[in-house]
Amino acid sequence: MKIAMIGAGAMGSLFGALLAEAGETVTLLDICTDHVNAVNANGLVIEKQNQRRTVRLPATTDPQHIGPVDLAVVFVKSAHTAAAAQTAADLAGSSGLVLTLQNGMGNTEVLAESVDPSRIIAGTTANGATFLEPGTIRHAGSGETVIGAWTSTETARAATLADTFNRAGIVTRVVDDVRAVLWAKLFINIGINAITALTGIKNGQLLDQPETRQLSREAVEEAIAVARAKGIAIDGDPVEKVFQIAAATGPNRSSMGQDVDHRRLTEISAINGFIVRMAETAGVPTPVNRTLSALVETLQGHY
Ligand code: KPL
Repeated sequence: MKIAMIGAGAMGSLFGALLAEAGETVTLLDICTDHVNAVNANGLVIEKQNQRRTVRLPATTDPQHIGPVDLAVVFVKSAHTAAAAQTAADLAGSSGLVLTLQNGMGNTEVLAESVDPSRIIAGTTANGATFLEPGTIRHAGSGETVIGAWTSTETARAATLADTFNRAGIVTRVVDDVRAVLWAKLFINIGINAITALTGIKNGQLLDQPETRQLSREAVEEAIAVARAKGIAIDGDPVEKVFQIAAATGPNRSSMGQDVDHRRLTEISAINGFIVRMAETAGVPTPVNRTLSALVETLQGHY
C-alpha cells in the first residue's frame, strides 16, 4: 500500500516507520526541515525501552514529491487540520482513503470540507510517542488503535486498513460507531491533557494529589453533562477510565504537556475548548473547562 503520513511528529513518524517496516511504501510529509533532513540522511531512529533501531523511509516537505497514494494519514495537530485537508484530498486523489487519528474533536468535519466524506476513516490510538530530536522519537507505550468509517459506505475498506495496521504490529480494531470512540477519547484528553500541561506533571502524577484528581473528575463530569445534553451515548464510567489511562501511561508527559514544554501550539481548542463551545449551545455550565482553556490559551499566547 502506498501511504503518506501528513504530519511527521512523534506519532506520525512512529506509525509511518511501523508501516514501512512491515513493507508498505511510506513517505513522511512534514514542514520541519530539520526532521525531514535528519530522516533522509540517517533514517528515523526509534527508541523503545532503552533500545534504539533505525528505520529507513523517505521524508519530504513537498507533497508533490509523493504523488497519488492509497492512504493519506493525517497526524498534524488539530490547529493545522484545515491546512492539511487539501493536501490530503490531493494525495488521496479520486480513490484513496484519508485516515485521521488526531486528538480532539472537529478534525473529521474539517477534513470533510475538502475530502469526500465516504473516503474518510476516523479513529483514535492509545500508542504513545515522544519527539526527542529531529530524526529521533521514543515509542513510549503501545495501545489499541480503533477506527471506523465516517460514513457507512466504506466499512469494508476500514477493515482492510485494520488488517494492514495489524500486520505492522499496530493493534487495530474496527467499530461501527466511530463518533462514540472519539467522544470516549475526548473524555480522556479532557481529564489529563490541560492539567498536566499547566502543572508540568507526568500523567501518573495526576493521581497523586486529591486536588488534581478532583480537578480532572470535575472537568470530565462537565464534558459528560455536555455529551448527554447532545444525545451522545456514554459507555462505562469515563472518570474511572481517565484514572486508568493516567496510571497506564504514568511515566509519560501528555501530548499537550509536550507541546507546552516545547512552546508549541496546543490542541486546547479542540479538547477543553470544544466542550466549552458545545456547552454554550447546550446551556450546560462548564466553569472548570472554561478555566483550563483560558489558562492554556494564556500560556501558549505568551511563549
Ligand atoms: O492521548 C493522550 C495524549 O497525551 O494526548 C493521552 C491518552 C492522555 C496519553 O498521554
